[in-house]
Amino acid sequence: MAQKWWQFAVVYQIYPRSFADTDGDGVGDLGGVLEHLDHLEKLGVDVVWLSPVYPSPMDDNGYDITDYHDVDPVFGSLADLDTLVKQLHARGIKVVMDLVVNHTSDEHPWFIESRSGPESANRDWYWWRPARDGTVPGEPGAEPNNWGSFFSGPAWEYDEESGDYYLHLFSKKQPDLNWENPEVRRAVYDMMRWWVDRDIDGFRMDVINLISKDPALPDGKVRLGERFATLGRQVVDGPRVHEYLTEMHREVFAGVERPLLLVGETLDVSIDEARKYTDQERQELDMVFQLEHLKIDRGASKWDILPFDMRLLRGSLAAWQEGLADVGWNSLYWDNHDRPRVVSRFGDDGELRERSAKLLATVLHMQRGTPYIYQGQELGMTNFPFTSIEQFADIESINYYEESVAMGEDPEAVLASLRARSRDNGRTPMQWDDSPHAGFTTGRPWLPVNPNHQQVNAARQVDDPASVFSYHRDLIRLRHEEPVVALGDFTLDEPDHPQLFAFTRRHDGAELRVVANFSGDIAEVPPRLQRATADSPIVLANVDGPHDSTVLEPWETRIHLRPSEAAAAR
Ligand code: TEU
Repeated sequence: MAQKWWQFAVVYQIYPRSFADTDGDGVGDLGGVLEHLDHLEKLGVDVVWLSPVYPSPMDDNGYDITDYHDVDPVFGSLADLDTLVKQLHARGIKVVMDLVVNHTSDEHPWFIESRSGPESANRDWYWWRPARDGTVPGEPGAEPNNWGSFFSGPAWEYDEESGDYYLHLFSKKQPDLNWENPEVRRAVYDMMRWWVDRDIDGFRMDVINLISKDPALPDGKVRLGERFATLGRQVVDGPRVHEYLTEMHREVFAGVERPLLLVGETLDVSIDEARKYTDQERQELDMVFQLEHLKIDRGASKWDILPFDMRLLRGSLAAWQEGLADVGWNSLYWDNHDRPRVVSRFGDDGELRERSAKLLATVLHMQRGTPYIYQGQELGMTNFPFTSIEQFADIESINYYEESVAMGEDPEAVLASLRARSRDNGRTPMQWDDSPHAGFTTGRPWLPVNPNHQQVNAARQVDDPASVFSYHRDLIRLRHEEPVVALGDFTLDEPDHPQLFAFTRRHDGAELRVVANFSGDIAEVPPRLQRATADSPIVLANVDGPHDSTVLEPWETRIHLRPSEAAAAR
């Protein structure tokens, strides 16, 4: 594969709503991002991905867009965004916009027009269907098919005026665009070109493998005890998705000389499909977010929590490393605005929080792929100790709670699932310092600040060489300085070990080895691994030396690097 700039890059995701508030309304804004550019520069990231800042009724915090060419006043103005882009560029940081084009808001002019009636010129821009044959429109069970929404309830909303239904895979305020219609595709590509012309460096494409649907919209399988078919394999990687992405590439990116980053969020994607999306020859996407490694501790649904088994996590990640070794490219991530905090989920958010956060970062950043850091992850931020449903704001969490309690589930049990899995865990305000609202706002924060901000905050970490922040900075530096991190191949070591996550990267004579004790108990290092690392210097570790080569402390990790002979001679 030809060398690409993004193999050497680390991306930082900003969820503006929760990053920093400058006008005291309790909601983060672009001014807040501008105020913290030093933080990003110190960390050393190469790219910022900005979650949606477009005008929106905020049913799904901006993933429901009413105008693709502007900024919502809650975040600032288009002029603020231009300033931010300029200032990030001045610091050598690229900017990637969130592109949400599987659906719009129901308040987008396109949908308002489409909804005006069957004769509307835009009717076919969305998925309108009549009630199922032999049913009474509007009655339960009359939906055109049996799909359930990702956010609970049916994936269809009844429109009384016309007597038809429209499809919404997410909230009913997020109607799905009909990509079968070439006018829709043209409108999206025009909009994307407008952003590229505005100096944007790429797109993070929201649920991009949902855009193509089988126009027959066939019924799905309904699980025992459920009312609607669970969407997943049923709706992803549809029949024309590769055709659309090739077309998008040709229409928007062909001929653009600037280096761009195109990353797709691809739900339930298989390795085979991911290879297609990211094969450079095919010119679709640069890389995708797959979700498999975040499903290893769940049962039938994301709310159904299974005990964490490191071996499943390691197996999944290694399979993706191997699957995309010769073709394609991985996005490496733990946290984002849809996930609970990884240190609470797979690490130790108690006594060994810092050490386990560093181990999680090591295992992620040293794999082959492009690492993503979600705001606060560089501080080792944790889940929030939610105690009541009133503390949540996320539509997915609230819908799930209401539906399950209505169906007779124990509210405390539902709350326990939310506490572990709710997206709001990742959305509590960024912890800048130990002041009352963690320096996030002078007003009332839209979501509560984690009480642990007194210990866990940026002010305490940025200048402390032993902090989780500094450790991330060191990992990023390693990627920038040692080509083996970006370009090396990947071999899993000790694949059957119950505690160790160990692997080797090789490139051009250099050898990098990661040894990580992914557990809260002491781990013995197998003699084979001891020998392999014996004469290889440690370049980064999360426990101070001297290091005993035969054992690892709980959550201890080390990175060994034997440079190529050429590099050693220099
Ligand atoms: O998320 C896609 C998605 O399906 C999940 O990650 C989702 O958040 C949910 O947890 C499934 O159980 C993207 C965005 O990242 C998310 O914030 C949006 O809500 C969603 O698409 C709709 O735009």
